[in-house]
Amino acid sequence: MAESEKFLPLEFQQFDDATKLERARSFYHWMRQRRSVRDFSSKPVPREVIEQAVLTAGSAPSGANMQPWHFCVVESAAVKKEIRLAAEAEEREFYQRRASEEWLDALAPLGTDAHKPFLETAPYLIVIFLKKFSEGGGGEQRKNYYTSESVGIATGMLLAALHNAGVATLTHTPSPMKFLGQILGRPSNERPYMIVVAGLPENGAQVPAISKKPLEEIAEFI
Ligand code: IYR
Repeated sequence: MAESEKFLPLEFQQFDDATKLERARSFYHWMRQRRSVRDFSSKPVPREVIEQAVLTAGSAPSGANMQPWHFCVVESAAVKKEIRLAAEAEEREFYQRRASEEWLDALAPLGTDAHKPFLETAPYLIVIFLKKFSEGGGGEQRKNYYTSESVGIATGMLLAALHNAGVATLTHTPSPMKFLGQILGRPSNERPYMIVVAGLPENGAQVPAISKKPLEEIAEFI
């Protein structure tokens, strides 16, 4: 059998139905406590916690297992500052000119503006890049498949892994994000996908009073 066709026995943990339900409920209750945090403290978080969460993200399924992602974990105060300055310049454009009234209305409950101090205060900015192509062994370009789906799944797993470890997160997408590739020196086959800001909430941090839709509104069983 060719190397590419090698199969192994599946390791799969089985639970009885009561345990399945208990685990499903408790995971939901835990995950629904995750909130996007914008008031970050500068308190440190051990780097190994971030490494483990990135490993979890990297275990995500991906098109043809191409793993079309790269995680740039920014700890350097100087680089965080550079990112903040560039992001705030784009955000000022967004809030003052680019965003439609409709978009600004939709954002109003979140209380966001062009001011992004968390990009400097949080201990980590995890900048996720999407690779439309990967480098083959001989330096040639190899196409990746379903890249936005794959990187979206990995990002969701990263958020869940960080929340599970007691690390607060914010998904942040200054638009356009081209400056991230320049600041971080990433190659042209990678496009910035999202910044996941990670750290601990500031004492007394507040979050918007928003709710999630009930099951009947988001799902149907046919
Ligand atoms: N990127 C801007 C605007 C923004 C857009 C959406 I859609 C959000 O859910 C939140 C913010 C900012 O970060 O302020």
